[in-house]
Amino acid sequence: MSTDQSPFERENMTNAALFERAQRVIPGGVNSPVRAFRAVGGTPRFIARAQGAYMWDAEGRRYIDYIGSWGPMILGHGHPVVLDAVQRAAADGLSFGAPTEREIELAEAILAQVPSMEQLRLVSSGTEAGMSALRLARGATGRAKIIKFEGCYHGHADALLVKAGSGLATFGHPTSAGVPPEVVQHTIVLPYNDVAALEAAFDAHGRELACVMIEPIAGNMNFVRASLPFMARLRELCTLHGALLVFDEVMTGFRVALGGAQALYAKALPGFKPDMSVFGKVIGGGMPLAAFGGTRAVMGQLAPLGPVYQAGTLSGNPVATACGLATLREITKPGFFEALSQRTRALVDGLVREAHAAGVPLVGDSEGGMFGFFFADRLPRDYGVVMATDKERFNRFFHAMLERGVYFAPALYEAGFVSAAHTAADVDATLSAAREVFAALK
Ligand code: KE4
Repeated sequence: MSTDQSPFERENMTNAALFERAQRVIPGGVNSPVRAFRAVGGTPRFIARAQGAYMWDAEGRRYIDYIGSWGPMILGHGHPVVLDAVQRAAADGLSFGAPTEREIELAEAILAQVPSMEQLRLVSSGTEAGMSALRLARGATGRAKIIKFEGCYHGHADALLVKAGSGLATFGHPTSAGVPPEVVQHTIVLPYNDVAALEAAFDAHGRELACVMIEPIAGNMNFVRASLPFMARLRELCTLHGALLVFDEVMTGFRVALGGAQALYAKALPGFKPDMSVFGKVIGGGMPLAAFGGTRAVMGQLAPLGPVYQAGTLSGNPVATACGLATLREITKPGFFEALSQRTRALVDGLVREAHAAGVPLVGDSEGGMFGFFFADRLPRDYGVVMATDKERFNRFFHAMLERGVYFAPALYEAGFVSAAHTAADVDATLSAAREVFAALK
């Protein structure tokens, strides 16, 4: 596009024209792969603006947004209190590279809701938080090996971009080019919800394990819960062998419940708590902010106190902390999660009801403001089952709903999100669109 085009002409660029132009200057036309619609096909929508539960694309089409920036927008887009906090903070300065009171306030606000953590450090992305937590676990234990689970995603740090090796003896293989095998040689990948595999891995490597990192509800497999027996056994084995249990709550934190998924497990398993936790998304309210935390003893190993180095120019950024703090203040108000949970459950139950009425197999689940659904007869319990669900039907459903102004996650392995701005009317509109689409999906 020539730069002398009038703003009016620029305003008229279609999604397809923008995608074509984007691909000339940005790999795949996107700054994060899932946005390219490769899993579902078609042309991604270039978003011009968003407000409340809605987004508008470059062609002026409105969508009910069930992605919410992949989780952060729990209040909906453009919440006035959040916008005001961000605008005030920005007016006082965008970044100082020096400590601020608001970083203390945000840390205090997060720790107040997550009793398993005594201290935390703020960073700029979930990847950075997961990578830092991993290095800290290794530094604090003096051990190198780690366990992660197939289907769980913890950001794109090299050591975590690993798929299951063949059998336990061989460690994971990189899922990405550019990650040398020796970088992932200490990463064991196990099937999710598989107690026997867990016990075998601890038998073989227990004393060498620095940590086990897990998504307690796996939103990167759409929506798969870790079973209580599995989670209880995981906690026992970590304690027995001196490995740190690291909860990756980047997606579930302050989304499935105020205290994250760990609050739910602590209710079901009295005394349960992870040793470290990773947060992101909601705690930044849509701005680049994430965190990792744990006991004072573990966190005290971090520079400048201890030998584990970790740093960041924009860590604890004053505008991002204002956005996160304003968001947390809203979601800690009485009744917030009860209302959000009810609205989300009404959506999922409605989708399942409409699908079954049309003779289409669909199962769904939700917790707080996070949900998932599968074109299958039973809720999957691991990655293999998720990936075996009806992808063709999902993709047809995705596009038919998109055409009707409903924007679900563009991949069958991604979770969905409802915000406080979604109304009962939005859910009803979604379900009436789904009724039409399921009829054609038989
Ligand atoms: P970021 O580096 O994208 O902020 O966070 C990485 C991350 C870590 N842990 C969990 C459980 C996550 O879900 C994520 C990021 N989630 C993806 C959605 N599946 C973000 C969307 C994207 O990659 O564009």
